[in-house]
Amino acid sequence: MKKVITYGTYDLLHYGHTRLLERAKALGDYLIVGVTSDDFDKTRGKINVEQSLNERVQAIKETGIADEVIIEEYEGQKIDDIIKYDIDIFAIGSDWAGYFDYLKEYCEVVYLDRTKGISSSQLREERASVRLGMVGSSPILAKMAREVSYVNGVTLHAVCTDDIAHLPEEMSIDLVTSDYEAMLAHVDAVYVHSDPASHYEQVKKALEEKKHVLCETPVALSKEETSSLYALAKEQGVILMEALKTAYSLAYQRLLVLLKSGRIGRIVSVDATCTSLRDIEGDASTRFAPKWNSICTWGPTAMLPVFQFLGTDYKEKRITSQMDPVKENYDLFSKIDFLYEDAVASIKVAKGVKSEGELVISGTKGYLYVPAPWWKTDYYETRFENPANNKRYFYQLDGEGIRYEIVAFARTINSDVNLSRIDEEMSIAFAGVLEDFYAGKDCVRINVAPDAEVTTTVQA
Ligand code: C2G
Repeated sequence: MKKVITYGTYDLLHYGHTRLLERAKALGDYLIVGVTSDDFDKTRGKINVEQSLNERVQAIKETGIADEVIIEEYEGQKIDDIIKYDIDIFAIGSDWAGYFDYLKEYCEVVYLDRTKGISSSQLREERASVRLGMVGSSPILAKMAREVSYVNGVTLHAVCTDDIAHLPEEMSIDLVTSDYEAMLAHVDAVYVHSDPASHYEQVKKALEEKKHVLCETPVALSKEETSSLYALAKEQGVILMEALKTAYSLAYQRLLVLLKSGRIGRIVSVDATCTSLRDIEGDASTRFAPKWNSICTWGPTAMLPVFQFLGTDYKEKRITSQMDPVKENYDLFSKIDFLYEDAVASIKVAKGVKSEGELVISGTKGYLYVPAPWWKTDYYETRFENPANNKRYFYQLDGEGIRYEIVAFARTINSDVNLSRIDEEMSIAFAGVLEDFYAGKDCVRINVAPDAEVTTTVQA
């Protein structure tokens, strides 16, 4: 019996795929089809796959062409499979010509002509393309434009910004304007990343115009405003999603479910630090983001693991901030301590102080350690009393996780599945902490005298 094997994602199965399978089958008597797992696809850069692994496997089985279906999960598995299943022929489309010649050491390799005029990504684009607009500063818009280019089904149509002169020339967009309403009229959905104090009004306006909204955290600076925006989105039948790239990164998603499964026991303490001095050094973002103080820039990110592992119903909190002596409401550094019934949490956020940006989650059986910069991690460790039980985890992270949140946003718009990783309760909890910060509630100020010289004396 001559055994043939082939592999693929097989997303949104189409006649290009089935023609390939038929011709592969015709090369022998028995065809094994390897369908790629979600993680494997993400690792090899395929972030737009719409169907789950189960749906894709089912579709292959229903063709009746495959004699056996297996899952492809890791780089190099093809060699293992060819040996394990005693394969005679490896077949794949000609778009891979040459790429799998290394398999000739193990079996015959056949490249079959790729069917022209059809592809899964083309089908995704056709299914429902989201015309996206963005409002914010040029460094942010340039970064987002690059990330949007990786996402099937979303096209950038308009941007609204006050510093048009600084937009990169290569950003070919239909409309570049400083008029927010003109931008809204041009699109189906908008990404909002302007000043924290402007988010509420801009999101409200977009929702009133029945536009879907992806708003960079924080969505608003009070609980009431935040919950009213979610209510408005529901009323208008559109999506409001809070953008927080860490929540959408693969490594962070995997550490979340790992700890929720009890891997380090009951969680007693969460310690998260996020700092970035770049604004103080006067680079571009200072000019464009004067109102992004430490607690707005980093607070929600640092609070994400706190609220996800310990919940939002803390008993007490204390916000200790060092305020800029000149800029109003601008904290150079804030430390927030949360007290729960059976746990504690402490976060440090700063744009005027540098510290180790790590995440440590302490449990009754062990602890999780994520090195700096934990918020865009592709690696973390679980550590135990017996170091032999320590385990390291590595994941692919492209674009700091931003493109994954755009994929989640587009898929939530085009389907009835809500793929948002920040739910309304979390959104409101973030806003509640910020609201108290601005109101001075639960706050302690450790201020810098206006003329204080920041000096460090090294003890002799
Ligand atoms: N294919 C084709 N004609 C098309 C589209 C796809 O012949 N119009 C073939 C591809 O060449 C591949 C198979 O159908 O042999 C599955 O295609 P994809 O689902 O895009 O899978 P791919 O990303 O090519 O994965 O380890 C995975 C494999 O390396 C291939």
